[in-house]
Amino acid sequence: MKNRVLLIYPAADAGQMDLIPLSLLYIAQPLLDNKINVEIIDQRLEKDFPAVLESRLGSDLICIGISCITGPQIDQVKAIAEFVRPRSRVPIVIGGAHATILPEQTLASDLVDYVVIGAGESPFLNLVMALKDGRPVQGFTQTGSKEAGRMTVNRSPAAAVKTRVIPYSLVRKYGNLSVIPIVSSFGCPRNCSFCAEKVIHPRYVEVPLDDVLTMIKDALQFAPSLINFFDANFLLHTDRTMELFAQCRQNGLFFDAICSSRVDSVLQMEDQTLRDLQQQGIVSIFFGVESGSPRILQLINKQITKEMVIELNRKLQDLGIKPHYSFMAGFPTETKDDFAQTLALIDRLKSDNPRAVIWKLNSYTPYPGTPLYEVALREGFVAPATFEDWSRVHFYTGNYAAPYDLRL
Ligand code: B12
Repeated sequence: MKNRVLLIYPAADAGQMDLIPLSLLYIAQPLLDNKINVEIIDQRLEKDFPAVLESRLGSDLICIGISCITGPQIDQVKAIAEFVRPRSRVPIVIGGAHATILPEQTLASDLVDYVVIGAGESPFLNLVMALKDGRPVQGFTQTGSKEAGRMTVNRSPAAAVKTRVIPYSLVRKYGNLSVIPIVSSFGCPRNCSFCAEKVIHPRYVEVPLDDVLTMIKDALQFAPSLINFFDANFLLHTDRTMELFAQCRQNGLFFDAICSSRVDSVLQMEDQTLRDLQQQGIVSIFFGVESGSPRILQLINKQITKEMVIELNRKLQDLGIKPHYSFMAGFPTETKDDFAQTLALIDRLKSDNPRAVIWKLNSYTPYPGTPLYEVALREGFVAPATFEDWSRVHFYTGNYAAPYDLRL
């Protein structure tokens, strides 16, 4: 009897990361709740991945689900599918950011049988149950299928099934869970024109605080050194964040944490609030600054100025909170002078606050569905015509082939 699902997190040139594949744990729990056996293979952590994969192909498999974001992970998806196809007729399902952004094109690949769009908990459960029972899938919400040779993609939302329990046992075999990610909100209400967040999580949704508390409680069983809040802007509503921490205190939950936020959100916070956050264990905050050029900041609708970044940096220096800043280069129409202003801002931030961490400079990546993608197309970006070809469109700066002429 078919009663098992294999979930794979493909490797990419980002290297070994100690972050567990939270996306797969989220989609696994509703399956476990429905008595489906689930296994996760994290390709980044397997020394002999083909042997492990081969050993897990069996007649009890309902499907293989693979998570994939735009870029080099697609090469791995291709390799995995090409490995599986001659050995098994098991359907291959792709979910995650890339399938959400380009479901039709992803589904058109011979390597892909189904795509799941957006949050996968509910649509993947529906898909798996139908495949298990041998029922047709065509027209299922948030799902793309090509049964009987006909391709159907239905983007309308499936009835929500939310994950409240994270099945850590599926990834425990990989050793200590030293950094545990928690999501307290999905999406972002802002409209930065380059960012794919709006396409992937169209609505900003806060997870009920009770659920976040339960997740934190569960995570702390493993004594992680850090909780990493994966929210796009964990400090968007300070009252909510402070309430969460107050409840953690009341429940005796103490931990160090890192999070992402925005320059404007944190700049407007009272010093005392930031001190309180620090006392709660927030050791560093990650900010996407993206550029030091006022023209580019306007183009990407970042709604911050470089003066704000300089002020924030000093404020965090005074308070002893470590900021992490991320920048990009290669925006459409970006000139040498724009880029020089980014480098000058980086120098300024480091000289004002030597503890500030500057992340590697990422190359701008045009994502379909974002406003800046249209500008990139006008400026000469040639969009890949197939799922497989999107593997070359990525952020990485090492051996990076710019997707279009950067005009530097
Ligand atoms: C954590 C994170 C990482 C971690 C990955 C850790 C890990 N082990 O997964 C690290 C730091 C390594 C990372 C690296 C990068 N990341 Co990143 N990352 C994120 C972040 C902040 C959270 C992802 C997450 O876990 N969310 C929580 C889970 C529960 O949600 P989810 O991932 O969306 O998963 C849901 C659905 O997508 C779907 N789903 C996902 N997979 C699957 C699989 C199946 C089979 C199904 C059915 C459904 C499904 O169901 C899930 C549950 O609802 C997102 C932004 C965000 N807020 O989502 C960016 C994001 C995914 N990253 C992004 C990018 C660009 C990168 C980098 C290229 C950045 C860089 N400069 O290096 C690299 C590339 C890494 C790679 N693998 O190739 C983009 C992807 C855009 C795109 N078009 O693909 C995002 C969306 C950020 C953004 N707004 O632009 N990232």
